[in-house]
Amino acid sequence: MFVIGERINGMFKDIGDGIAAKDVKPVHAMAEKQLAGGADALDINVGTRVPKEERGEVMKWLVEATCEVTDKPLSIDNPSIDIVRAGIEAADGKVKTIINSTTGQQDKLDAFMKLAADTGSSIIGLAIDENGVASTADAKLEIGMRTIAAAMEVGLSPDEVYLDPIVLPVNCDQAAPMIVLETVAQFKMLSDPAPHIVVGLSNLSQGALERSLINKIFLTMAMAAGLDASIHDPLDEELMNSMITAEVLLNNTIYSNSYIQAYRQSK
Ligand code: THG
Repeated sequence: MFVIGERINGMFKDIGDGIAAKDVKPVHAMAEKQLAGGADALDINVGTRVPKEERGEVMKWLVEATCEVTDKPLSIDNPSIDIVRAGIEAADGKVKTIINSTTGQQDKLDAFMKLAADTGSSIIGLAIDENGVASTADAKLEIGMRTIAAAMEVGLSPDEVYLDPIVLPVNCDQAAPMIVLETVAQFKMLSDPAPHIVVGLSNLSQGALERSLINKIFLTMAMAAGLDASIHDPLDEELMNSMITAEVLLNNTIYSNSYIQAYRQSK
């Protein structure tokens, strides 16, 4: 599993305060803690506290601060192509970048795929289009198909594409998680090589009480369906241990009595 740490996000108090005070210490600390927890990449999200016109500058500052402490890939998380471009430019070729994200409207797909090809970035494509979040497996698949076609159009391999079926809070629509599981399995068959499949896992339990439990159960179910990447909190040790255990049970990593330790040491 490719774990993208979600915690460098202006929505969290420590990072929001760091942004406001232009203090890199909480950003450095959160990058290091997530990597120690087993993150393979870090999501960079300016949050919503900053006014729109300042978000490009803040994205640049967050990316530069993070690059001071890691050479792992960064997922540049914003719906605006200008803000994403500012983040990629700030990375300055020092780290791999993942565009997070494009939606499925044809004009957006074309512009974001060109940016990915021009900058050597990978890209996450959401199952969202002009009609909003696609709510059926068929509608999600149709957007996924067009996303892969747009990637291939600019010479990007499906292997550089992460399809995100969109996970929503289970307390809003209890039927949605099962539809996501169906979609994950079907996304895998869209191309050869297959695209990667990613979710923003924590969305699932927003507003719920048993957050960590809900997240970890769904993560293992989605892994069984073919999920191979997840944006989540790598500081949640039980969640990470569940993920590592699922890797063994799905025969993706070798069992030994100390498999958790072995996995963590390999990171
Ligand atoms: N897909 C993709 N990218 C994404 C998402 C997605 N990026 C953003 C988001 N969804 C994933 N990141 C988070 C980060 C935090 C939370 C959820 C998703 C979260 N935060 C607490 C809350 O809202 O309750 C905030 C707690 C606090 O303020 O301390 O749950 O789906 N491609």
